[in-house]
Amino acid sequence: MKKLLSGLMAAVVGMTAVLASAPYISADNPIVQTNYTADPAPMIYNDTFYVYTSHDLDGSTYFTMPDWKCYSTTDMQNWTDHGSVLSYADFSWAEENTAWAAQCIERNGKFYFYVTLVPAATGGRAIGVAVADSPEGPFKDALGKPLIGPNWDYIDPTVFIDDDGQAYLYFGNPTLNYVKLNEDMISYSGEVSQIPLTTEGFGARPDGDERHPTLYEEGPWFYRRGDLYYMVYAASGIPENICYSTSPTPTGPWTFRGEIMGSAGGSFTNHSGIVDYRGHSYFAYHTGQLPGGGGFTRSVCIEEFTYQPDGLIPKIPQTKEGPAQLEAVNPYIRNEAEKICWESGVETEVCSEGGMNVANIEKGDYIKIKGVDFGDGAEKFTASIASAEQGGVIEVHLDSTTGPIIGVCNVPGTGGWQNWQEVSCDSAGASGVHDLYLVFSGGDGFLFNVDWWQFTAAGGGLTEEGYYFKSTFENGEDGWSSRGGASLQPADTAAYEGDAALYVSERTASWNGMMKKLPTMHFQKGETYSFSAEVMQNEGRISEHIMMKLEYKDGNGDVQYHTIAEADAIRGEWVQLSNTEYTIPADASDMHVYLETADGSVSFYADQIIAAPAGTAIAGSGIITILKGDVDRSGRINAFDAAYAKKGLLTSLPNAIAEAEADVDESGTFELVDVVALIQYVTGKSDRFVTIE
Ligand code: FUB
Repeated sequence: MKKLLSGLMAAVVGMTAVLASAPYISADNPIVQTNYTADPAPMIYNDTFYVYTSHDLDGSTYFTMPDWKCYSTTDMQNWTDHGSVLSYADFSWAEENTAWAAQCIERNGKFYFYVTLVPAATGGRAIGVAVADSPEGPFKDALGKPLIGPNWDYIDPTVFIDDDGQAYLYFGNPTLNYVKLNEDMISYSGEVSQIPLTTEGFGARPDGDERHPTLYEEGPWFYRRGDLYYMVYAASGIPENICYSTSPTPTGPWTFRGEIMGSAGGSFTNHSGIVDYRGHSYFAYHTGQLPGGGGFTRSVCIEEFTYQPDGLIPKIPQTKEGPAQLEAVNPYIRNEAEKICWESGVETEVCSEGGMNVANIEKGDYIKIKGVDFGDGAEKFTASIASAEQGGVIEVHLDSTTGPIIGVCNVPGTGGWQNWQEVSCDSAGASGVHDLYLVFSGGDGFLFNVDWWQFTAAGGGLTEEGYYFKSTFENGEDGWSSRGGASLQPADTAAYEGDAALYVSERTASWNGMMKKLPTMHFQKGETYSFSAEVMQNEGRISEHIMMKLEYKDGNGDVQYHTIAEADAIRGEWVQLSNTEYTIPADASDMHVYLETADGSVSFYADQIIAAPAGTAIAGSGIITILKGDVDRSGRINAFDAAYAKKGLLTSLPNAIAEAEADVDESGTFELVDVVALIQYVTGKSDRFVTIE
C-alpha cells in the first residue's frame, strides 16, 4: 500500500480536500455514524450478522488506524456497537496506528482474526492473527509475531474454509498471494504462492505497468458459492472500483467477470465483503459519505443484491437507504442504547455494566431506531442513565425528531458518568410499527449517558385474563386472515364461547385455512408459550385431523412449519388443540400461527383461540379419546359393541363419537365392513379389525 500511495499521494491529498465536503446524508447508510469505519469484513455467526471494520481516526490525513471494531445486527438496519475488539497495541511487535484491513472467521468455536499491521522492527507490512472465544472478543495475538511477512505487498487478508476443511488465506497489493492454513488456523503449510495476474483472470488496466499488469489492486474477498469460487477486489487504481473474478478451484484459473460497484462514494479506496444472511445476499463496502468523511475518514455501507441465475454478481448501486429491514424491533424487551440505525452527535464507550453505552450526549443530539413494533400500545418508557452533571431530558418521538411525542423523561444527575439509574415516564400514542427517535435536550455540555431503554406495553400487553391474545370472533376476524384463499366468516351458526365462531370454508387444499401474525412484542424465538384453540367440523368425515402450526422463517430465510398442537375432530364435536409448553424454534422470525387439516379440504369452525404465557392451563373442550370398537363406550370391546354397531347400521348410532368408535377401519365412514370386522374380532376369529370387502 505504501508504494501505491507514494505514487499517488498528491492526487489523493487533493481528492480528500474535495471529498471532505461530501454532503451530509441523513439516511441509513453508512451503517455507523459514531466513528469512521472502513474495510468491512462481514461474518455470520449464531444467526447474527457481524461486521468487523477497521477504524479511521477523526481528522486523519493518512491511514491512521488504531483498532478494529465490531457491529452486529439481526434486522440489517439497526446495528449494535460492540466497540473496539482488537488494537495494534494488542500486538507487541506492531507499529502504532497501522491497524489496516482484517477479516474474522469461526472454526470449531474459536474466532480467528487476520489483520494487517506494520512490524515496528522491520517496516514493511505483515499479516498477524489473533484468537478469541467469542465473536465480540477479547481477541489475543496468537503468535507474538507476524504470521506472514514482513513484505510491503502483504496487506488485506481474506480467509475462507473450503468444504474439505482446507482453509485459504489470500492477501496482497498489488500482487495477489495465498497460503494454505493448517487446521490450527495460526500456521500454514508450504510457501506463499502468487496468483498469476493475467488479463483473462483480472482484466486489462489501460495504463497498466509491470507492478499493475491488470485491474487487480488490493482488498481481496475470497469465498465459494456452489461450485464457483469468487475473488472480489478493489481494482483499477485510484479511485478504486470493485471488480471480481471466478474460478472452478480455490486457486485458479481465474476468469475476470467485470465491475460490481463503481468508484463514486467520496473515498478513493474501496474494500468489500460479501455474505448471505437469512436468505438474502449482502455486499459491504466503504465510502466517504459521513460529515467530515473522505479518503482517510471512511464509513462502511451495506447493500442487498441478488445473484444472477448463472451465479454472476450484478452491478450494485450505492444507496442511502441500505437493505430492507428484516424484522421489527421489539420495544418491550431491554434494547441496548448502542443499537442504532442513525444518530447525530452521540458517541459510544465501554459501559461499566458490560457492553457499550451511548455517551457524549449534548442538547439536540438524537438516536434513531428503525422499525419498532409497538403492537397495541405502550404505557411506560424506561431508560438506564448516568450523569456526572445536571442530567437533562429524553424526548421520545415517533417517525422523526419532530414527530409525535410519546413520552418525556427527565434525567437527573447520578453523581457519575457510570453511576447507572433507571428513569421512567408515561408513554402514550404509540401503536403499530414506527421509527423511534430518542431526542436529547438540556443545558450546555455533556448531559448524560444511556445504557439501555425499554417500553412497557399498555396493560402489560396482556388481556384481563392474562393472555397475549384471545380470539372469540364475536365482532369480526380478530386479526386472523385467510391462508391459501380459504373464506373466513365470523358466523353464529356455531360457537364454543359466546355467540359466534370463525367459519373457514372454500378450502381447496389441506393447507388452506386461517392464520395470524405473532407480534414480536410478545413472541420471541426460543421462548415458550401456551396455545389453545377450539375447532369443530360438521361437514366432513366422522373424524378429521386438525392441526395448529407455526409458519416461520429459519436462520437461512427459508420458510419452515412446526406443529404446535393437533387432534382428531369428531364430526359435530368441539375439540381443543392445546399445548401449554410450546417452544418457538431458536432461529425463528416472521412468525404466523395457523390452522389446517392433515388432508382433505373440509370446512371447519374455530373459536376461543388463545396465546398465553408458558404453562397457562386453558379450560376447553379437551380431547375426545376414541377407543376403536368400543361403540357403547363401556371401556371394553365385546359382543355388546358388535350388537350395538349392527343395530346402529340398520337405524343409526346416537352420535358421531359412537360412529367414530364403530368406524374400526378408520375409513372416515361407518359402514357394513366395520360391523363385520368388529364381529370377527369379538368372536375371536381375528385378533385385529380385519375388513373383508
Ligand atoms: O484501510 C487501509 C487500506 O485502505 C486497506 O488495507 C485497503 O484495502 C484500503 O481500503
